[in-house]
Amino acid sequence: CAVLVPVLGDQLGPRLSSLRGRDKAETVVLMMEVADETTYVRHHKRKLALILSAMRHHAQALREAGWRVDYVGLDDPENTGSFTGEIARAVARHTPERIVVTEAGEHRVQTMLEGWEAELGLPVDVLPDDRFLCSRDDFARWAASAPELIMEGFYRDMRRRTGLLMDGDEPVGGRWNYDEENRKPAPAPDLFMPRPLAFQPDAITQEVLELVERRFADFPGKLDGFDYAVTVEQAEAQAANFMVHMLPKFGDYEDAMLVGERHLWHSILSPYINLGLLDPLDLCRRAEAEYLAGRAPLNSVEGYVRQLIGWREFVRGMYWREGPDYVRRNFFGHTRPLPAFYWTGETDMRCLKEAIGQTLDTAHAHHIQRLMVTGNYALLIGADPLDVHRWYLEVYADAYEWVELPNTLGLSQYADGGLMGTKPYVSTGKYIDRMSDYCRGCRYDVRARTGPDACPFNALYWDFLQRHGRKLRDNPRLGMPYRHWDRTDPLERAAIRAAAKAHLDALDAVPSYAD
Ligand code: FAD
Ligand code: DLZ
Ligand code: SF4
Repeated sequence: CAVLVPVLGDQLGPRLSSLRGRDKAETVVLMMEVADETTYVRHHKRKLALILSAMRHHAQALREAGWRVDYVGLDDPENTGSFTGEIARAVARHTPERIVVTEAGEHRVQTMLEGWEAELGLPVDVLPDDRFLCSRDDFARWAASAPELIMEGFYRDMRRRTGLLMDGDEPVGGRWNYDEENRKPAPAPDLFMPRPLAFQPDAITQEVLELVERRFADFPGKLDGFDYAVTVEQAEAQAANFMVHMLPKFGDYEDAMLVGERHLWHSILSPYINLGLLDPLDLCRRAEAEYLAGRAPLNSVEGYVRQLIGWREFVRGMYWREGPDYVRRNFFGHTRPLPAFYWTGETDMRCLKEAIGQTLDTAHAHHIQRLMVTGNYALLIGADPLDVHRWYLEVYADAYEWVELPNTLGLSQYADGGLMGTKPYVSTGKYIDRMSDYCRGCRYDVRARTGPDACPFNALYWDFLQRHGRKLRDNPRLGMPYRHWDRTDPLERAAIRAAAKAHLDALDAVPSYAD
């Protein structure tokens, strides 16, 4: 063939720069299931099943559209286990004149594909991934001219660029951001809560489920009840369900958490967007149309659009800007291994049990569970940010380094010293109690700071602020808690710090996952 086009596992879907406008008769599309990618962390079994099944369905869709697809399965006895090894074998099979590939999502793979030209001795064109709205070059230009590298400024520029929710040069409704209206506590659960669609595994998915169970039996998570969408059509159906049933209340309850309610009014579309099955700009336009038709309020639609054209594009821009060393940042010098219960859910802290249990069952948790429950606790106990990063990369179906790392290491663990967020996202149990019904069924008392029944988040929070006083006291957003601590009775302060120490000592006494 004339051109070999490798399509990587998160480059699925109909709009890929490497395939656009290409002559099908002179192209071979190469798709590869490789051990390097399936094992670079111990991915949750559901995440593996989703990616491999979506890849196989995508190969089928490409063939039906008239492409020649060379697909290498994980069980192929000749499989070398790496992208580079498989490209070399495909070059020998198809003798292409050149390779055309869309840039990779993460440094690890991008470095590999930039080496192909020298290694294989034939031209390799690496094209920008224009499934993102802001290219890496555009982000670099924005960052060079922005007064401050903050998401809100970037987001406003993206609104102007896309014209989403704009009234000429002004934001629709007169404000850019309706976040203040999006912090309602969880309502009482009822039978009329919307549900995401569930998709029964077809023959292709069944085969993948068996493969994952056989080859990755000791990886975390469960496969029972696997019901993810694995094709563009199914993902589109899930998106349509969201627009009608969840979007209207998405804003109001964006930060809420409820026992047993895993989805609330969230879209649960991130796994599909990140694989390429859904287009983020198209989703934003559909959400905007719901607002214009009077079916969804502005606080919901603005909140949704901000996550996609603001946060999602911003974290990707920052990931590439900060480079491969970003992963090693550790502002607080934290070294504690992540407790073993992150892989079992066996803890008597109800909030953590719920968030981790749901994660192990479904490979999904929503933003506030990730940020204010599992992330908050990991930061308060001083967990090693690299460990925390690996956990998030393993357990979530939507986790790829470009999006997971800035969210975890930056936003959630503050290990970059404030690049992604202006203050560490830590809280006492009071925040969790306000936003959820977790504390009502917990063996700990969320109001107590000391004593055997005191909620561990309370003492850990105050202890964290004291341990890192030198680094955090001058942060204007933390003035209030430091003033509160300074006014607290010294005996009470000593008791709080002793309670935190007892909790941390107890953690150190049990073997961690790393042991
Ligand atoms: P919704 O609440 O419906 O939000 C709409 C969409 O906005 C999402 O589908 C997602 O595509 C996008 N989005 C929202 N917040 C973010 C964000 N902070 N960064 C990037 N995109 C965002 N998201 C991932 O896609 N992959 C990850 O690996 C990931 N890791 C995270 C780790 C931590 C510690 C935290 C705090 C957040 C992480 N997020 C990650 C962001 C966010 O939690 C998920 O995108 C969201 O929970 C996905 O569920 P949803 O589709 O129902 O989202
Ligand atoms: C995440 C993942 C997994 C688990 N397996 C594969 C695979 O077998 N083949 C493949 O092409 N891609 C896989 N992926 C996604 C890749 O890791 C992804 O394409 C890169 O992260 C892009 O940078
Ligand atoms: Fe979590 Fe504390 Fe509430 Fe228990 S009391 S659920 S540990 S915040």
